[in-house]
Amino acid sequence: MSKALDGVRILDFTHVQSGPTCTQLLAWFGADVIKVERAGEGDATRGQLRDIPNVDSLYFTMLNHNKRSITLNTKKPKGMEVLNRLIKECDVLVENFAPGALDRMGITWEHIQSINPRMIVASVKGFGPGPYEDCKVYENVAQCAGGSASTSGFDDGPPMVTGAQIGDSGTGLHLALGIVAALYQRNSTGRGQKVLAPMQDAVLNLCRVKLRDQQRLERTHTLHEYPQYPDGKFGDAVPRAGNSSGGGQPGSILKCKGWETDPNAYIYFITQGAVWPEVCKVIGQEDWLTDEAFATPSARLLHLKPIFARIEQWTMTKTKFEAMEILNQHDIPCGPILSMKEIAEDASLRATGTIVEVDHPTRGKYLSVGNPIKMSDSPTEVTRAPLLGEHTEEVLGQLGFSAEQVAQLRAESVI
Ligand code: CAO
Repeated sequence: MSKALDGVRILDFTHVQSGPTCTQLLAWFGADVIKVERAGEGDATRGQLRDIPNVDSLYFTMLNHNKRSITLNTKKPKGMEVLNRLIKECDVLVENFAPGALDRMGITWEHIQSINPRMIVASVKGFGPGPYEDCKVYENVAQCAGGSASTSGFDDGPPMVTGAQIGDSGTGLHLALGIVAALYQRNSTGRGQKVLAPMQDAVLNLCRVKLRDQQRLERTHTLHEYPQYPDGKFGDAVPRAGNSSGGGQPGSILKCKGWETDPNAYIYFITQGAVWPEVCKVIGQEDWLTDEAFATPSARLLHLKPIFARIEQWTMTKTKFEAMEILNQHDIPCGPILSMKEIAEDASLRATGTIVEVDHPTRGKYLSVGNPIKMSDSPTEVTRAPLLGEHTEEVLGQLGFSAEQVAQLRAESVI
């Protein structure tokens, strides 16, 4: 079957996590992604957090599926010649170097335009224009600068970063969407354009509801669904909300049977207004149905702590999966706290290809996260990440270099 991005060629200058997330998605949609790496070392993540000596790390292999790898030293004149050929042949150049690195290599927007005016140049940077535009940035810096850390964690604790890589993978997703939109616009304009996804901005986009709450707080000086209400104090900035539900449906993480020894024996429980009578029935607290203090959602906001304490008395008598089964029968929104171990073994995630087993020539079999976006006419087959420079000869051959020329480039350490 054909793929959505068949025929699109990506010159992939990305490294670490944010950029590779983007180009991996494009590869899964069918683009031909040619990853350019420095000879000898390659993407730094090949060697980071290794679990097997001298074998490409899971960090690298899980972010670079379905790509081809070539080695090229772009700082040598002959390397630039090869790169110029690639610029001519490709549709999109994607990069996430430190600010200014591409210009220092001589690969300016003007240079690219002079060779290929249809080329889209897509970049991840830590910050957009402003005081921090020249800064190097990693995941947690973006989480902090984008508003996530100040609004995560508990009220009596420090700011907290989250395990979800919203700064890196989150920005990669944003960039991929920008690239696909630019490809679409090119159909009518015939021109490429620059696409920029700053990590701070992408994190802020994912924290949109917290900027909503900032404005509500400034107007009303309180946020009724936050755990600080009604007893605690609000300052002038959105506080950390612990595990409270962000929306108008109060929720909390509650202990389940086994919590004393299992750090993940918990369930997320939402007391959606529509199913409040069911909640009361399930936990055996039907008197709440006629009690004014609990009858309406706004009345309940004054008593969330005792409400969740009472519901937790019930959840502690069930495992998280038993609780799920009962609550689902009553349409009560809830979710188990799943460990990575449980997720790795999840049969339905494997059946849909979101968890995939991949074979690798030096590592053997490993688990990865497949394409979470499912398309009926563009199915994803996850193939292993390339070895360093595995496709150098193949790609240079396609660009028209003869075997002798390739051998010469290798002898001169250009590739
Ligand atoms: N041939 C020759 N030189 C090459 C090359 C190649 N094929 N590929 C890379 N290089 C060079 C670059 O030109 C650059 O050289 P200069 O410093 O002389 O300009 C150098 O390698 C390293 O680039 P870098 O500064 O981007 O790498 P770093 O390890 O110092 O910084 C990072 C890493 C991530 C902090 C930085 O790239 C960055 O801020 N990127 C933007 C934000 C981002 O994506 N962050 C997320 C990273 S994922 O957690």
